Amino acid sequence: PKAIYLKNYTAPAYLIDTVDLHFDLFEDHARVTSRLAMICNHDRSQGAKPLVLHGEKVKLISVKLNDQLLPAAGYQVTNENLTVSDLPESFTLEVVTEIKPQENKALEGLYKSGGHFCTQCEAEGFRKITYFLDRPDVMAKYTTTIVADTKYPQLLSNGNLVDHGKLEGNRHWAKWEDPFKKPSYLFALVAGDLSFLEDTFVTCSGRSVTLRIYVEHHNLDKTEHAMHSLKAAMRWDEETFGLEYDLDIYMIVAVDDFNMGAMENKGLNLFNSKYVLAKPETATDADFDGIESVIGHEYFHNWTGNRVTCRDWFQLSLKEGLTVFRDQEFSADMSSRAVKRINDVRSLRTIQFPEDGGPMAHSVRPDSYIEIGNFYTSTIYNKGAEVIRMMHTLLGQEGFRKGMDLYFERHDGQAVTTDDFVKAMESANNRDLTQFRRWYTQAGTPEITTEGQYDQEKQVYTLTIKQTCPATPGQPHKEPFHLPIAMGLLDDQGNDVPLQLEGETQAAGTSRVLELCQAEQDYRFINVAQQPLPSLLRGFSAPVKLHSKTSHEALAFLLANDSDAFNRWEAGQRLAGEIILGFVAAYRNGKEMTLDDTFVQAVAKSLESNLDPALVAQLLTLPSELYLAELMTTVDVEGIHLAREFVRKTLAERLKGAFEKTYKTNSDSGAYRFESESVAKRSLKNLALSYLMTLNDTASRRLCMQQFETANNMTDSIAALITLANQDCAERVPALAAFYEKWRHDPLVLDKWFGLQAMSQLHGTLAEVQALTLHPAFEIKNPNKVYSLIGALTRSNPVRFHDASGDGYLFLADKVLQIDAFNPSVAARMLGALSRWRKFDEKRQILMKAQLQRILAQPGLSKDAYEVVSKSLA
Ligand code: BAL
Ligand code: ZN
Repeated sequence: PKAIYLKNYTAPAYLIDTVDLHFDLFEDHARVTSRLAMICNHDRSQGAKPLVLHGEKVKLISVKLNDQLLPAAGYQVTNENLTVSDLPESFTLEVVTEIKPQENKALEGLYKSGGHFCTQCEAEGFRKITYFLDRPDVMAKYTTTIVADTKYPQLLSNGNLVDHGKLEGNRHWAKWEDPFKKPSYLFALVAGDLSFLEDTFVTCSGRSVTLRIYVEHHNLDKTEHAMHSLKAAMRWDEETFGLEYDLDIYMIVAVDDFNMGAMENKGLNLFNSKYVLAKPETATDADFDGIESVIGHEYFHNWTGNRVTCRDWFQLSLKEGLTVFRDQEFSADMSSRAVKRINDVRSLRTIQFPEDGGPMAHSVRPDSYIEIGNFYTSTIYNKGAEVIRMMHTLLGQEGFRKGMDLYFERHDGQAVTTDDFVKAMESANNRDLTQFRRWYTQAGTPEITTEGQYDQEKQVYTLTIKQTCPATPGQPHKEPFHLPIAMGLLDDQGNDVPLQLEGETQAAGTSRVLELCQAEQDYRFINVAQQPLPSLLRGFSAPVKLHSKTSHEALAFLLANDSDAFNRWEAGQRLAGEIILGFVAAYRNGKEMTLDDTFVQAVAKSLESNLDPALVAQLLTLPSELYLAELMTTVDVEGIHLAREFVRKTLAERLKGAFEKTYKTNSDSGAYRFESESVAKRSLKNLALSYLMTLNDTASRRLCMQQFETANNMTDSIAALITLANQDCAERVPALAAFYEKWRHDPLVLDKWFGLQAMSQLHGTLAEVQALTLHPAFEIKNPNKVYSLIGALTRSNPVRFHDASGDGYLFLADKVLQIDAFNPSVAARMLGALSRWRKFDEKRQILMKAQLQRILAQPGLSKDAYEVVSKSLA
């Protein structure tokens, strides 16, 4: 397979003005007629260039140019293209193709899921429907007619329904017209037998928009939260960015078989049902949150992605980074800003940082790819969002809004680049962001080292900040980044000190943003009456690794006193992390682990504090094994697990009474409500339960079983079951069996059941997962099942996946090869767990590498898997 390079980008030789699509859907095939009104987009003085349309796995039936049938000699067809030459300045091309949606298990293009026809076209799925200029800079107006049997009552596509009718032979049709120009990746079609929840939204200009959420009939009672989230998102975008919805109808369709989370097709979003369906009995608080955030994300794409789209796929973060930033801000406004930020940083550190430090590292705007499907990464999405967040921090809320307004003023209806976005921010704020652009072009996680020096006599505190960035594939040397560092100084009472930099006439505020642009810079704060304690990178103002010499006492002090909630959490994480890693070393050297009192007291203090219980739950959650692994040069898989579990158990033993009290205080026997206060209490209560269950004593197990048996909501029920699944106790197997019996007909709940068994810390987990792949409820062709069982083991259970025997690696490679044969995109995603083999000890390196080589040698390996494996081995 060949790489595609950004530097080779050229404008399309032809453009498409209008697309008229006609779908005839049958049980064993679909016939697609596409009429394209095209115009030449190149200088014809040297002759007309050939028109090269993309098409894969489609059977060509006929081609007409200006309504004249072309003979076979009039065009060339390969596995990837249809080429027509000698074309006039403007013309109509009609292409008829046949496809087999029923056989499509790659879930790209047109396919069937749960008996319904549906589509997924981003990034390059439209070419699996018909021959087309399947690239985002070709934007056209679409009209779509769908003809199908009446057993599919709903026939949906983008835009507005303009006509429909009945036909002979139990068939009917519907015609949709999308008034907005769009690229082919935003095309969507659904034909199915579905129920819908309907509502209306009156926009800020007074237009009434119909909102519909389509689901299978038996799921109609699980759509309210999604509808509520959609309306909240629509209002939020009007209030925050002045962005109003533009069509008369907005539809969401839930689909069980979906590679991604959801898709922002114009006016017709397709969603993985995981991000639509929820009711208290079946969905957890985390699910409710996830739905709110993904519904928001796809809705926000209507402006950031659809109205203004990407010129090419190297610009993917233009829409994804920006839209993730928007959905993060939306969620922060809907609940606790600090807790939202903590969760986002957790995922950045456990998913994006490893990606940035591994063989697949790429910049936010990559320079090349083999398969674009492999670039829907945490770097493009989450680091991309951090890059937008840094601009927001540097320019301020108002400045950022001015930049957004200008971006839409300049580019509405266009396909543009990340650089166009930065230019709009620059022009609107009269700022030079030249150096800042390095965030788009340089991969790798920058490392920041700080040192403070206090001069009592002069009352000056000098903060020295240095930055470096490690080499990444293809980028041996890095230039300094432009970094916003939000910070404050604390006095010995824990109060924020007013900040005055040398050269300033007076102190201004107690928290400010330093702009680090050089490899090393000094910041001199004057009129500092006593030795301060710095609080750096408040709110995690830049996606970097921070190193500063801070004693455990100072970290405990920050944990108790910092006015920045994020940094309180961060201090606690650092403290816990340093202690655990110290124990890892102790374990290796055969020394005893002893938990010192500073930490136990700091935890006790947090438990007793009157902070938001959701924040307390975050403060008491130890850094994950994945994050701790990231902090080590060579990962000590068992050491990390044992040390972390030792700390959890010791805390439970020493603070048993406090955890029991916390459990009781935060228990609520009332009806389930999804609102911040109850969610927060549940999170702290269930965290207390998980600590108590590390004791595996009769009292804790009784408490746990009582919660499991009497819970009136999935959050409490699953929290109890997770802790049971982690303990070798008599209640474990019956509880798992009872849960299965109760929920055997709900696939999304079964995903949780598979997932929690795959994440169990017990020794037999790998064998259990292998057995579960043969369970009647497991379907390897359903991505959600693959992610919840195989993905949970390989990505979220390091101690069991990285079993020294190498059996975990062998298991993953077997599954990847099996899945790659029908769904390369899912197979490639699963492969990430093997790609960082260099982080492990020599024995594991050999075992992991052997499986990667075995995959690479597989005849017919997809280019998706090939790219990940070959780059991992390079
Ligand atoms: N565009 C693919 C799914 C998403 O990011 O919304
Ligand atoms: Zn997106």
